[in-house]
Amino acid sequence: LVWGSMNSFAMLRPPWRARSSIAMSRMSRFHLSSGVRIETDTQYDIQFRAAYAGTALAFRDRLIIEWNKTQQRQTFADQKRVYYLSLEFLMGRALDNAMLNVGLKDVAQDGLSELGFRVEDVINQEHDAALGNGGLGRLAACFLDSLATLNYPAWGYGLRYRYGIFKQEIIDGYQVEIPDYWLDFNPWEFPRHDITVDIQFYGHVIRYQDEYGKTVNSWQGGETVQAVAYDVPIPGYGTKTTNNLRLWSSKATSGEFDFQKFNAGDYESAVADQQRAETISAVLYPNDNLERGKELRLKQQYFWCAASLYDIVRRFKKTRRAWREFPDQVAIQLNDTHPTLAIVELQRILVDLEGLDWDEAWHIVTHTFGYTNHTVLPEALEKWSVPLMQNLLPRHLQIIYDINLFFLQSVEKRFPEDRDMLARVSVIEESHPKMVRMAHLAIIGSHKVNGVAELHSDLIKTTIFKDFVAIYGPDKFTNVTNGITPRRWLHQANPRLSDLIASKLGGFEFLKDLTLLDQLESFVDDKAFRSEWAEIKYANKIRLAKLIKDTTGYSVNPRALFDVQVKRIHEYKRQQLNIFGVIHRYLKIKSLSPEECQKLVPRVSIFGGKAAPGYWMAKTIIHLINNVAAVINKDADVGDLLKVIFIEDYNVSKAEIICPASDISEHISTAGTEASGTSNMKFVLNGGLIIGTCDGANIEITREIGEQNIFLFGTLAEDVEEIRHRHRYDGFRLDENLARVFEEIQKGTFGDADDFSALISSITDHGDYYLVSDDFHSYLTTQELVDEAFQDQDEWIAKSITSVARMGFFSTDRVINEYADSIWNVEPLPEE
Ligand code: CJB
Repeated sequence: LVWGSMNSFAMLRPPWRARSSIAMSRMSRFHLSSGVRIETDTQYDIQFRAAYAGTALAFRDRLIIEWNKTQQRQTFADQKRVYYLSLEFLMGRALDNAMLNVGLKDVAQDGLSELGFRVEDVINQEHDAALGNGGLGRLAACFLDSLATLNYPAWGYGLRYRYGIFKQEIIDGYQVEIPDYWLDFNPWEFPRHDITVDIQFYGHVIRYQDEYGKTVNSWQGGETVQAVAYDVPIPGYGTKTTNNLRLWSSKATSGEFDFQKFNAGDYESAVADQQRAETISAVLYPNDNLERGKELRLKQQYFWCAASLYDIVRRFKKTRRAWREFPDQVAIQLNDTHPTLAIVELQRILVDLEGLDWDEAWHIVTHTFGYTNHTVLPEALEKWSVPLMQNLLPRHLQIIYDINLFFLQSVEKRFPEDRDMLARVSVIEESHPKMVRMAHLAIIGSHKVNGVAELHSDLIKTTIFKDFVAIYGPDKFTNVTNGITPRRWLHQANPRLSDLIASKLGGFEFLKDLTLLDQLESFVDDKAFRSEWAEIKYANKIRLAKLIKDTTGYSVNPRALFDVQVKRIHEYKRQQLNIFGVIHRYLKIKSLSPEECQKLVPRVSIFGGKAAPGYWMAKTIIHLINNVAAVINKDADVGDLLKVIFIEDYNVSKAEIICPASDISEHISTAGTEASGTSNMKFVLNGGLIIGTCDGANIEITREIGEQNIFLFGTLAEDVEEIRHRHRYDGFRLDENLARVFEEIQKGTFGDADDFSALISSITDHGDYYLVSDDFHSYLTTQELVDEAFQDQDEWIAKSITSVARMGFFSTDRVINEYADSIWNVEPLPEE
């Protein structure tokens, strides 16, 4: 099959541009950034893209067959399905994953090589599917991989954004955002023009009594927008199960555009309407851990929830079961509060459209949904203004008020003496304007609420959701610690390490049962094994050094200690702590004699990550990192002892190169702020050690791999509030090393000091909310321990191997099985 397509595609012109190849070879693309850049498509580029297209289409054909069979099997078996509702799916590239799962990569490799292509180059042609911001979206993608691998009948539902997360360019040290139009040629999606749903917005509600005296609420008027399904096959590894990810795209409803206005000669306004409808699914909001309350975002949320619910209900109705059996057939997981309107929509469908009693409907609803919380940060907890909701979704607001009324009545009955509790737990915040608290609605409408790491799940129970634990009891609240898929984050990202492990473990079974890695421990003392292990890390560092050279122009020494912090830029993740530490190191190097410098461990500090376009402080941190890099990297006194790199446009594909290449990576959030973190797991699974705070999943990683294999530092979560209080009321003392760093910035060593004054004063004058100064000393001393440990390479490699051997717990396969058992109550459906 592959060969058939290969031979034919070799002759093909790229299918996504119908131009002659001569015209293509001369074609220029104009690209505006700081100036005008002209790129020329060469014949060479075109051939690579054709090779990609042919290979992808060949593998796609395979997937389609299994995908159809899986859907038929699941329909026939008619058992409970899981629906994972997520506004973000950060999938990355699909071809390599399809090759691995279909299992014919070697055939493709041979075929491509005969045609003169390297398979890696062909894989690199693919544009990342970047429909997510960071951890939350990538978790959803890892979940889909595990759901299919474990044969669960499961669907993902999301939005088909035309623009994914923006592309980041660094110009003069500043982040510049470029739109990410990724749909030029996407062989992995299938438009389903036969599957459409009309979604209503605005309008009003009419209430009347029907002929039997029953009150009927009818939502009328307003406007409708059409949701069109685009399906993406999700192949499992080592199984034929191929699940479906359904992404909705918005479009004007056909009747309106084509006929009414068009025929009335109002062409321009008809086109404007069309564009307005298409705007709903046009762009992913680029905020991570931050909600901005924009109307278009609420429209996206309802559009996607309503289309998905319609689809799920339609599928259920085909079984002709009674409504009360709905929760036996359907489990819906809410990935954060973004899909909370699905709770309201299902209640509306059951009561308004299907005529069920309120209580019966509510019983069904609350037995169907589970809600995953991913953050305790107040700025990330979603709230929608009541007037906005009233205008956009008038019937839903009524239902929310009724849900809240019945809930508050029951609370009042149980806690008659605690009047304040009603205000605290109400879905409606009595502010100006009033706000709908989506997390409260999600808790009330779900049967289980989970956090994503032990500390985080404890924190939500004792802080933001404390009252709800009193109301519902502790059993409604649970923990499911996050994970990562070892298929992408070990086997695909680090094929040589995966092969080495397989050679010792007698095959690739560990990719399906990651706990098998524990057998590696018996090879820790094997000299040959250790040196192969070290050699692979070194090769991965060379691969990253090449990426750095190609993208930044800087040469870095692969023998130096690679220290990596890649993740969204956020004050709570504390990239500022890291760069202040780098400046401290720089000052120290400058103060030492050449002989003393000889004893230092050369280090490359590597950063990467995007700032939300409106998050000015995060952008300031990026600017500082780049300015520090510019100064240090050209300082001849420093040479290879310290290099600072900012890798622009950090994304999934770059993570696949970066994670296998770290010696140490940084997970240094203020304790209690990072719900879990998942890149910590990716780095350790690839044999990197980590420096981190006692936060999120770092704590469980420590428990698994052992304290001696991780570099922990800093304030504990339980002490954070008290320290903040002290800053506020007893005064604040700046750490002396940090004071020295600030002096250097203020002297203008790293560019205009004014550019960084707000960053510094957030610490010196505004309470140092993230405890940068408090943790600076222990951060520096722990980094000294890292240097020391790195000098004993033998011991370092032993730690690396031991850590990998103990990472079995962090596979999303374990995570998904936990969700299936404790929340969804679903069974796998393997092929017979
Ligand atoms: N998370 O990526 C996001 N976006 C949000 O808006 C809220 C949370 C992250 O979710 C990950 C998956 O659970 C966590 O590992 C991470 O700590 C959290 O910040």
